[in-house]
Amino acid sequence: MFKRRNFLKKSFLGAIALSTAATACQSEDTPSGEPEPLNNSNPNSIAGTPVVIATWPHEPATAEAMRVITESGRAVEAVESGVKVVEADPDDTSVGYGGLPDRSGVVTLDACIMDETGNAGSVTYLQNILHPISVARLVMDETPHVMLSGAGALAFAKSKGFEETNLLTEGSKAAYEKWLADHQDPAVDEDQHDTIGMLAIDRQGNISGACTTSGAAYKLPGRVGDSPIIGAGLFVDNEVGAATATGLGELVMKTLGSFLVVELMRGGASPQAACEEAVRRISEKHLAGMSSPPQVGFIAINKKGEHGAYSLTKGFRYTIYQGDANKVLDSEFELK
Ligand code: SD4
Repeated sequence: MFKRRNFLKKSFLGAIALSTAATACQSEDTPSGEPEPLNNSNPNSIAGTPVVIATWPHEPATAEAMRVITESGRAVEAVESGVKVVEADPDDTSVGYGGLPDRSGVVTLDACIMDETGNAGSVTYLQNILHPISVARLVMDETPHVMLSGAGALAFAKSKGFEETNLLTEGSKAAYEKWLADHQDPAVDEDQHDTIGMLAIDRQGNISGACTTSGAAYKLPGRVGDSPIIGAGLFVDNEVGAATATGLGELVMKTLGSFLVVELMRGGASPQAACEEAVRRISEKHLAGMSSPPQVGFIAINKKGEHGAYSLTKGFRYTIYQGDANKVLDSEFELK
């Protein structure tokens, strides 16, 4: 069994209501009853903008986003351009081209984007489109809606000039066929994770984010995860900060994880403390009955460019481009 840590008593509504959350949080068994502030920091976190941060080792994607920002692009343009690098990468098995299919062998895509004005666009269960993030951007910019799904999303994409393309590579097809042969009783593969969620602050200090994935490998046909759900896989509030998630989306959806992280930061928590609290919420409430804990990871930035990262289990890594350095870091994790 995995170890459970003390769960902070403060309710989510409390986090919204109290602007003094940093001092209002109490550990359940702090012997003295002294407040335990939600302000622990990430040792690698420094203030400073512009900044780009992404889930998993994705240095070419953060480099592309920083290139856009350096050329005076908006953060929303930077994150779109950055995550497109991974959508086109055949070697990334959780995103776009080369993404592992559902259990009927079909690659289905989820993506969303959110800009500094609070506008958002999303596509779910989209098939045969190389850059779902760009379709999500057009849903945001050119429709009165937030989310388009399946056949409707595909028709919208085609009406905007996107061409259909086969996203299954030789490699992802072979992996699927091997998985089929090996599994009498198919289950979602919870160990395959390299979905990209990206957050950026541009030279104007504006924040945007994007998240794009082919979802859980070998999922049931029709399954949609957290990544395209505003508030679950991604949330941006330009006055506060932003957060994005990776890992088993069902757990992120049940806790509206990215929204939770941003609301905790609004209440005074550091990005690191907010990510830790969101992970603990999952750890305490949603792991019952699981023989081994799956992975869930969050990254977050605040308005100053400070960042946080935290995951349920060992192995979560993230990429941050700040100043002259574009580097991959190991995240701290909950279940030791
Ligand atoms: C999902 N959160 O669809 C995504 C999967 C993921 O790296 O992050 N994979 O549940």
